[in-house]
Parts: sequence; structure tokens; C-alpha cells
Amino acid sequence: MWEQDLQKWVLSVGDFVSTHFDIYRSEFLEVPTALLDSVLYSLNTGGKRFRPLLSMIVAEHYEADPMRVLPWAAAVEMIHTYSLIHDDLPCMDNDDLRRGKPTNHKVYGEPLALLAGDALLTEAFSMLFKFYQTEPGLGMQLVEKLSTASGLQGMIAGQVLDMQADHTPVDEQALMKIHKLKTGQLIRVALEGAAIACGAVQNDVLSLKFYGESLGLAFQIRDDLLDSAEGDEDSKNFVSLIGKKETVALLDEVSRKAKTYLNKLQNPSVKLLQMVDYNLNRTK
Ligand code: GRG
Repeated sequence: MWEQDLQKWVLSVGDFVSTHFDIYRSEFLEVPTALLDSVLYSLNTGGKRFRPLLSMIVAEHYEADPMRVLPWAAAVEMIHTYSLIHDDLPCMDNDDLRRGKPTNHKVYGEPLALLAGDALLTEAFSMLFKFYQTEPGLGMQLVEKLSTASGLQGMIAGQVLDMQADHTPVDEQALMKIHKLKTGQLIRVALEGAAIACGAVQNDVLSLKFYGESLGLAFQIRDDLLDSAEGDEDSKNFVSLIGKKETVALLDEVSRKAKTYLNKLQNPSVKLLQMVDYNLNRTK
């Protein structure tokens, strides 16, 4: 039932990002149609919108005007989408399918897919400028949060460590570090940035940040369990490293930790608690 309740945010985020790019189609004719098609293909091919959903639940929690957070949520989703397009490229994972559909480069070719990812990365920050320029202090803070989480110290660092782990075997601690950076940072910042945009008290911002860090790790552990169940398990999967039973126990422990941070919020959030359970039970 609560998932149906959240479906409106899934649709809103889709509409919001689509409108953003469609404006280029109608008003800025120098933007090539093929580029917009490639960008929108990946933005709108059945992603779960897990990160923007978290942002919008935070907006609900603080009873904020959705438009205060929606551009932030969309910017995070744009960064996430770019990372998937680039991750699928032949020079990275060389994947043919994503979400059960041909990957961006399989449809649009490698050069355009690369550039669609670049455009999404750049446009995410343009989105922040467009919607938060009237509050420059907030806007700059959001730019700092998103660039740090997705860049050199965040997601990209995690991706590089992940690549290096193809040649040098990792232990459990090293794998956790990779996932905290590669997957966890963007999930964490989706929550933290939304709390900042809503003007949450500092203690709440911190609690949501720590909740996000644990949830981000839990998200990746659940992903490893799902990959393993599908026979898609490499040496960097928690299941191959520590075993299935231990991975399930680790997921349980990290999920419980995420919930403890929610207890520290000024007001409880049932929906954020449910997102931990959603991750525990998700099948895709
Ligand atoms: C910039 C090349 C490059 C990589 C950055 C995030 C990342 C590193 C690569 C993406 C590939 C990947 C498998 C990352 C692990 C995180 C993860 C499980 C991503 C999938 O996220 P979901 O399940 O995706 O939220 P949907 O399809 O629902 O949008």
C-alpha cells in the first residue's frame, strides 16, 4: 500500500526530468535530437528511482513544498543514470542489457552513449543552478554535496577501487569500502541534500546522513544477493567472499543499524523505516 503511495513521486521525478530535457528539444534547436533521445532513453527505461524517492520522502517528512526538493532529487537521478550508461560501456563492464533492455550504447552507439552520460553529469549541476539560484547559499551547499558524493572522493573513487579489485583480491573490509563509495555515497547524499533543502535541524541532517550511509551499503549487499541468486556472482560479490548465510546476516545487521539512526530524528519517519524493509525484500 505504501509503495502505491510513493508511486506518485516515481512519476513526478520522471515527468520532471523529461520536461527538463524536452524544453531543450522545443526551445534550443541547436541541441541534437539524437543526444536528447539517448539521454531520455536511459532516464526513462524502468529505473526504480530509489534515490529520488528517498529525497521525496524526506520532503514529505518535513512537510516541505515538493518543488523545494524535486530538482535536487532529479539531479541525483541524473548523476545515477550517467553512471549506469558509462558503467555499461565497452571500456567498463561492456554490458548489452540494463533493466532487461539494450544498453544505451547498443541503441545509440558508443560515442553518443558516452556523450549522453557526460551531458547528464553536466546537466545535473545546471539543474541545481536553475532551481536554487534564488537561494545561493543553499545552491552552493547542494553543489558541494553532490559533487563530493559523485566525484573524486565518492562514487568515482569507488569505481576505481572496484576496477583495481579485478587484479588485486579484496577482503571484506576493502569490499565494504568500495561499496560505501561506489553505491553508498549517492544514496546517502540523496537524503542529506534533501534534509538540507528542507531546512532540517543539524542533528536530523546528521541522522539522515548516517541512515543513508548504512542504507547505501545495505542496498549493495542486497544487490550482491540478487546477483548471486541469478548466477551472476564475481569475486567482488559479498556472497563469494564471505558466503550466503554470512551475507544475509550482514545485510540484517547493516539494515538494523540504518534503523537505529532513524530513532534519533526529532519526529519518527515510518516511510524511511519501510524503505529499509523494502530493500531487504526487493527482487530487482
Ligand atoms: C561513472 C563508470 C562510472 C561508474 C560509477 C555507480 C557506478 C560507479 C556504476 C554503476 C554500476 C553499478 C552496478 C553500481 C552499483 C550500484 C547499483 C546497484 C546500481 C544500480 O542501481 P539501481 O538498482 O538502478 O537503483 P535502477 O535500474 O533501479 O535505476
